Amino acid sequence: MSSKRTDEQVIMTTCASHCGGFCGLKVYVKDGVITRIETDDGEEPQARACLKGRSCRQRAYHPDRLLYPLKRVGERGEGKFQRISWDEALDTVAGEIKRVRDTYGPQAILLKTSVGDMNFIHTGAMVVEKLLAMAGGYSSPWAYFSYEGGTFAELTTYGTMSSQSSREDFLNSRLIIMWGWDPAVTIQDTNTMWYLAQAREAGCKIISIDPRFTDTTATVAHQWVPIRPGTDPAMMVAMAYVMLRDGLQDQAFLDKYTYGFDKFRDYVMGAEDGVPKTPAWAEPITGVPASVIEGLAREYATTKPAALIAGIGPGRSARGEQYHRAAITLSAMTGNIGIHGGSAAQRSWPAGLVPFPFMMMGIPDIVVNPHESNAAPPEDMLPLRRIWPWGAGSIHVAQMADALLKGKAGGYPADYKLLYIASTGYPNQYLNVNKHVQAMKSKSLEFIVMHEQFMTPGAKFADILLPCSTFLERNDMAQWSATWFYGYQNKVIEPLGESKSSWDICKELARRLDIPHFFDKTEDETLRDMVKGCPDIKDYDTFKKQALHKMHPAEPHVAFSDEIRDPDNNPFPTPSGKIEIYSQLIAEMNNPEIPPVPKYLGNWEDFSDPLSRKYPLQLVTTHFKGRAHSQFHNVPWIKELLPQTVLLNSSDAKARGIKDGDLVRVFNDRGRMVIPARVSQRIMPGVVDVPQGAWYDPDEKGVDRGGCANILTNDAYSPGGACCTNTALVQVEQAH
Ligand SMILES: Nc1nc2c(c(=O)[nH]1)N[C@H]1C(S)=C(S)[C@@H](COP(=O)(O)OP(=O)(O)OC[C@H]3O[C@@H](n4cnc5c(=O)[nH]c(N)nc54)[C@H](O)[C@@H]3O)O[C@H]1N2
Ligand SMILES: Nc1nc2c(c(=O)[nH]1)N[C@H]1C(S)=C(S)[C@@H](COP(=O)(O)OP(=O)(O)OC[C@H]3O[C@@H](n4cnc5c(=O)[nH]c(N)nc54)[C@H](O)[C@@H]3O)O[C@H]1N2
Ligand SMILES: [Mo]
Repeated sequence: MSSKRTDEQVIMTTCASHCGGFCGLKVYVKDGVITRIETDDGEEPQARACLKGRSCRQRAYHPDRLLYPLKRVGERGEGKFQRISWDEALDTVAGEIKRVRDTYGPQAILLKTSVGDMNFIHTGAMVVEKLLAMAGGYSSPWAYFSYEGGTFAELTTYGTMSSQSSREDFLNSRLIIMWGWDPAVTIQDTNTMWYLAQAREAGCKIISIDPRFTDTTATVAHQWVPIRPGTDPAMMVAMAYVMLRDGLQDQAFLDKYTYGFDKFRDYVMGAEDGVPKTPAWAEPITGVPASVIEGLAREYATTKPAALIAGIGPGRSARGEQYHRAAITLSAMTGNIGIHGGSAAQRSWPAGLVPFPFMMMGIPDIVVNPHESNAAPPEDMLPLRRIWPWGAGSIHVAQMADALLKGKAGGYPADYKLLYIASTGYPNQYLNVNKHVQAMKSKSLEFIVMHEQFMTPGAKFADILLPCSTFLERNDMAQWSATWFYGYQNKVIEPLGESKSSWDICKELARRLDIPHFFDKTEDETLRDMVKGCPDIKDYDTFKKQALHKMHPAEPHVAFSDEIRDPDNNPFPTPSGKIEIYSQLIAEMNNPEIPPVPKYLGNWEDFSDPLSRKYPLQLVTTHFKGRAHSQFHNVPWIKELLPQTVLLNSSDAKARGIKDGDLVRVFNDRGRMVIPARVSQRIMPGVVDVPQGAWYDPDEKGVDRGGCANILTNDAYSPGGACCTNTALVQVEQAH
């Protein structure tokens, strides 16, 4: 590490990248300008930043940063804007909110937010939700983009989604099965790889089940099992078959802690439908040799403790909930729930371990939206809604474009007239981008406002663009992870140009919408109050200065350890108080597409679909090392290092006369793109990967030149609500 020059100031802060880590950043500032960024070199465990964190300077000072409010002067999408004052911008936005609300009703305002930054008070969603709720209400799509299948599975099987083991507990595992999980890339938790590497060094065996030979596989795994996307439930039930056939299941665990296992057994052994779910049955579905399934089932059942980590990528599929429910079932069959070194096989995406008085504290008195609220299942998922803390939504996030285009005529609750976009890569990150583009061009959508930092592909469609500051330009805090840190995000520089945080923008809008007391406390008061409510942090100012508050608990946290140690006093919050392999909530839904026990139900848009004759390759759209979704796409260092490509297997390339580096067309009925091919053995035959997040960049014929994965994805969702980012068929050919 280089040392500080005398005229430099060094400010410790933590990264806010939307990857889930909040790694240490050591920021050097001279005359109010960031000169370089290094990372945590303090006490162990060091929270070392990746290339994204270290390149935040280039992102903040990017020449395309939006520095002033802009008003559209060309057609939507054309990218012609005129600089206006904040007063004009805010008056226009507040005026449009009032006009649409009073003319059509508040439900005509469609709000979509995401996090933008991983922090508390400046993360995109909360402040704008609060503003619009207080202004009379709004509509907003439901469903987590990332793990709705996992959410569904956890809520129905465990009755909760609040528990997660800490990553340190890997050191107690003898076997780790990484099922569709690539934490070397999708950091998710600062230091996950460090714990995995230590586990391996300590003798733990690590197996990766993934259509791609991932960076994580290359770094820590002993075995790679390639599997066809979307067929994981078939492999899982075949593993269950082997365990039951050979009597390897932990029957005592099943008897004591689970409900309805016998019904699952009937399905697996064939008593229910006459089809025993043998490895030989699963082989032609999954592409995994029966002998490999046999071996893995036996190894998992006989090596204890073993952690099955159910990545959320396989869950973003046509049958995402079946995959997650089957994973939990396997972890119950092996008795690995609630013990050190095991795993409850919930979604891999972290849940905050330590009790920060969470976001709700950051936004005091969060108001209930009088219309539809965010991220809540709709009426026909009533059993789930009973245990869901928020209200009801009626548009699934995958239906957003459809809802915008059709409104009431399409069976949606309203005709949507005002689209409010904040801290979300809209529409780049949304399934079937071309449909969203069509929706945004539609005249029936009367007004589009966006909070943005850059002239993104979506920003070009806004009527008013409000420039946002970056996390380096304001104070905040973070704790999202399954590792023991708190992070403070220090304001390192003044906001660039006239940019503001969403917090400040909403404060200004609240005044114009006649909302009194929108924020009674300042940013600083709010953060101080949050820390006061947090027993682990003694002194706000020390925390702020050090930016990383590391704790060293005597033992790693284990998910559901209380429920397993003392079940009588700690029942699972399910109807039976047990882990429901047979879910009574699902049974109540009475939907043949969601059976009460996990099953392999077949897929659409996979190798078995007749459409595969036209589009023979299954597409996955993985999260990318050099980006957090669409963020960091425009950072020069990263672009140079990690170009956007389509990854395809050498045999598929050869059959098409494609060589590494060739420009190819990737297409289906929803869209077309031209990007370079990366030909490799690191992906199984029949599968291609277009990493998500690259910016949509259509040429004059509407062919995307940017490599935006969502040109190709299907705006469909699974019966349990999962977004199907990994269920799509495409063809690839030479682009001469
Ligand atoms: N660098 C970086 N890190 C990130 C993010 C980012 O954009 N960039 N995003 C963050 C966010 S918000 C999220 S939700 C998480 C997402 O994290 P994940 O969903 O875990 O990430 P993915 O790369 O989409 O998928 C993980 C793995 O699943 C595999 N996979 C895909 N489909 C299937 C399948 O059907 N079966 C099997 N067995 N494997 C499959 C992929 O090949 C990939 O290796 O990452 C977080 N971390
Ligand atoms: N095909 C495909 N699509 C996917 C996925 C996939 O695996 N495949 N993954 C899905 C998942 S899991 C997720 S979570 C979503 C993520 O989707 P989003 O969360 O919508 O994606 P981001 O690219 O992070 O977009 C954030 C945008 O907010 C802007 N912004 C405005 N204000 C602020 C601010 O104050 N701070 C910051 N940092 N940004 C601000 C940023 O410039 C950026 O354009 O994508 C989903 N889309
Ligand atoms: Mo996500």
